[in-house]
Amino acid sequence: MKTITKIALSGLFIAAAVMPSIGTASMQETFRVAATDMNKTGAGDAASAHGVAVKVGDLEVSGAFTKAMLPGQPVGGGYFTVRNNGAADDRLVSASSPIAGTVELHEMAMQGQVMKMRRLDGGIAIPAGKTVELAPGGLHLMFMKVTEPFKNGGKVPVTLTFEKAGKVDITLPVGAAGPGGHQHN
Ligand SMILES: [Cu+2]
Repeated sequence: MKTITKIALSGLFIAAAVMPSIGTASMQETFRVAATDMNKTGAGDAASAHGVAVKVGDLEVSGAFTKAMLPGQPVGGGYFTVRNNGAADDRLVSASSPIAGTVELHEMAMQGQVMKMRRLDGGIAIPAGKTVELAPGGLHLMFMKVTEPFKNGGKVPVTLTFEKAGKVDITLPVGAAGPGGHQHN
């Protein structure tokens, strides 16, 4: 999982597909990854800009961040880590932000040199005793209909809703744009 994330982090996503109309039931986007960039290391020092840990019920949300949006980039990705310290499984069911019309839960995975992304309508499982990481190239929040592009040094407020733990507000510090960011055009 960690290795896949690192590899995908370094991938330069070239928007190869026009984003299908937002709201289609099984949205599938296809992205070509520049193979030449695959072996460079990604933004490993982004941790310094990460937000503080927030607790809600048995869950602990930490390491939240997003990236500045490039000119013309219509959507942004959101990332954080959830630790479930409880004995019961939980699930991230939805997310919202006052500065985005829609926030979806997404998953990316490499298929050869093609990055496939899909919306997770069933949410993201947070199993008991486990840590789930939303990171570039893998699970992520996707901010759509953003009112103003995310700028480096800014903050993006997000409300996460978990099935059992309920709602929690977190803040995603905005880091520099770079490889691994969402360039879904
Ligand atoms: Cu996405």
